[in-house]
Amino acid sequence: MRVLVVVPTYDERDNLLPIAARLHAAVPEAHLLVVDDGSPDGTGEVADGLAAREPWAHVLHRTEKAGLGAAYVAGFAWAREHDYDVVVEMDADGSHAPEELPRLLDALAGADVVLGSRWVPGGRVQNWPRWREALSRGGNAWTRTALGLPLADATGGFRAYRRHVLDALPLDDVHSQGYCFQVDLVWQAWRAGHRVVEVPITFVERVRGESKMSRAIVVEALWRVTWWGVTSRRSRDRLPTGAGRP
Ligand SMILES: Nc1nc2c(ncn2[C@@H]2O[C@H](COP(=O)(O)OP(=O)(O)O)[C@@H](O)[C@H]2O)c(=O)[nH]1
Ligand SMILES: [Mg+2]
Repeated sequence: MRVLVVVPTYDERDNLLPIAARLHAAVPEAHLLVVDDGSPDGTGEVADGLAAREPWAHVLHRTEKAGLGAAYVAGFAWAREHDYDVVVEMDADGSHAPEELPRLLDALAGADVVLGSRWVPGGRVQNWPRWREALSRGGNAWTRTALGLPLADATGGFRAYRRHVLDALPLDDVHSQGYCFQVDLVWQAWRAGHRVVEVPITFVERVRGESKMSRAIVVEALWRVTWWGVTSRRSRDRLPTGAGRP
């Protein structure tokens, strides 16, 4: 099983090498793809240095900050071109512990998509302010209500997909830019009939660098999820496997 861990970066210079080292120690056979959006702090050059030293590390440079969604779509296309079997999403800031990745990969034995979940029993968050936890719990509650998606944590960004799931999704047609990209993808995968499983994780808030979460990202997520809910209300039931988006 060839595994590619896609890590989007924007101004993560001090975080990238530690997380890459932890990943390689935890899952030595996995490859890393850093998708950097021209970070002003030089993260792209740090990634180039890593890729020059390590055969398991790769870099995709993009010219401007275009959001998490676009970075992942580019990373997934690269995974497809290079024929990986499993594609993992993971943040660069240490919030997602690579030491927990083997558990996610193990769960793929009985699933097509495995979500690292903060809000199932056994999952938790360390060092988040109360407003951030309320936003995540509230966002997930709204996602369940609006979309009928039976998941505790559809907004998280630590997850593993079997490649065939991504191959079947119309990635060129994904317009979600910010963090609602996560909801978009898992909702489409679930509707297409793929098996989605949640595995508890401990999410640790970053200690270095700054969060890119913004009001614009929250607003985009709210209107998109609401819009998807309204436009799909009459066809909420899951589609047979392989069917496209509504
Ligand atoms: N390439 C790219 N990466 C991004 C962008 N926005 C956020 N990221 C990365 O996505 C991951 C999660 O972002 P973060 O700011 O930690 O969000 P938070 O954990 O929700 O506060 C980090 O690795 C960021 O560097 C973007 O526009 N482009
Ligand atoms: Mg973070």
